[in-house]
Amino acid sequence: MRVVLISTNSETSHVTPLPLGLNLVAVAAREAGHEVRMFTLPGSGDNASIIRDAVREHSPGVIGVSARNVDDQNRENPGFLLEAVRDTIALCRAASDATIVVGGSGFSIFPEAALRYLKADMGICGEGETAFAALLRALERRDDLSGIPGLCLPGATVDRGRSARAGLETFPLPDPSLWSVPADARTGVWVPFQTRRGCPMRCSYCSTPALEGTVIRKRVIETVVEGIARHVAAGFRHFYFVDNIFNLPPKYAKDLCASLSSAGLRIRWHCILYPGFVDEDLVRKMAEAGCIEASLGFESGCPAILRNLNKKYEVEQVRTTSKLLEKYGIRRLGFLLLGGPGETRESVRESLEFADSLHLETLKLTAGIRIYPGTPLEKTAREEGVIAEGDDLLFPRFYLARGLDEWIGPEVREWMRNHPYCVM
Ligand code: B12
Ligand code: SF4
Repeated sequence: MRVVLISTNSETSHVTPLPLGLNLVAVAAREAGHEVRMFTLPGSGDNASIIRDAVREHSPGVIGVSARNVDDQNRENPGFLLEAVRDTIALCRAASDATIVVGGSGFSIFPEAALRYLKADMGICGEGETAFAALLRALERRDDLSGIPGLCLPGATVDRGRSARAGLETFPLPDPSLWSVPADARTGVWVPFQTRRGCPMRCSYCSTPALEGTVIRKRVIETVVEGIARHVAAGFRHFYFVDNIFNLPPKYAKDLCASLSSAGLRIRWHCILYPGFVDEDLVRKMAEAGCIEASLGFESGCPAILRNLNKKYEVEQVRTTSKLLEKYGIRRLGFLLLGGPGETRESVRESLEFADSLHLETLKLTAGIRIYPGTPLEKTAREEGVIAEGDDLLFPRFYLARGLDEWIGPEVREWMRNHPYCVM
């Protein structure tokens, strides 16, 4: 089967991430014997002619489109990012008779509602490697599609229990040659790399357990090092470990760092840390292995709010982790998520003062929490009447504790004026 895979993400908040998920789906489809062409649509430009050219050159039987972001999680001025995906799908439809399949995190959180909105022929909810290859085989043979894990068809309810969540041991590695990054720009790009999937922490607002499950699945460390080494050979030097929690399980994290160090790859990398489960041995090993920056999503500096968000660390652990990172020269990008259940003016101020006392290199502030289906936050929001009956939450809805609405935006902006290391 001839397949064209298209990444539509042109969102530039933080970075414009390379489409790792699509790369993995492309490699899995290729290994299953299909002819695959993958490309990323530029944010601006004549997408219609890019798609027409790709269709003319490749005559695909299937076009796969990835949807990474639903929205930008900005309560005051929400950007709805699925619109660009819907436009891309319409352009594909106009240019080709191929079956159009959508996938990616921005699809999988709300598969039925997203499929209705996007008007693709079908979607894969959850991980794409196994499911997309199985779908291509079934389409090629005109088999019954009902056994495809996570398949979402118009008008039907997806059986999420059947989304593929296999062990990662046998999954393909991303192929560096699929990144459309010119050779002379490669050292400046942060390549996303994933070593683990799943998160057991169950924070009250988070959609990740629905996407990846609550059991951590790990790649074999030697395979990770091989994958990084292939990228280094292709000219890449900077990596962004996109694992939800780099430091879990702690032994895996330490062993991974030790293996990266002894491979002598001379890379630089960023990772995401959960503020608990960090000790000096880990931070030293991270620094030795090339970690230069870590995201520290501590979200609040108020113990009661941390409990409400179901965080399993204390504020003093955040301080200890932050000091360790500073000691080993690892830049800290802190995150505060303000406005959740129980938040008051006092707790907001407590959090801001706490965050300031850490002397972070950068602090990202978010006021108002995006509500995702199936989360404890959704339940609270429904009980409090924040969400209208029948709202499927595809269009962004935010939780903001009562009484903060008028106050929190101006307060946070004022605070930022005097604290230039903060971003929103
Ligand atoms: C790491 C990460 C980041 C990093 C990215 C770093 C980098 N260089 O890549 C940073 C911190 C920069 C970031 C920023 C943002 N992020 Co982010 N991020 C993540 C995270 C934790 C992992 C993403 C990842 O790489 N996963 C690994 C790959 C392999 O998985 P995948 O892309 O999902 O692909 C698999 C499947 O989806 C599927 N698939 C993918 N494409 C396709 C296509 C087809 C055709 C098929 C069949 C299948 C398929 O198969 C793949 C392999 O199994 C996810 C949460 C999560 N656990 O998914 C959030 C997540 C993707 N981010 C999200 C958001 C919202 C954002 C921001 C908008 C936040 C903000 N307000 O700034 C920005 C936008 C950035 C941008 N410009 O696009 C949301 C997106 C959904 C949504 N709510 O809209 C997520 C899901 C978090 C969440 N729970 O809400 N993010
Ligand atoms: S630790 Fe991160 S990924 Fe895991 S549930 Fe909490 S917010 Fe989600």
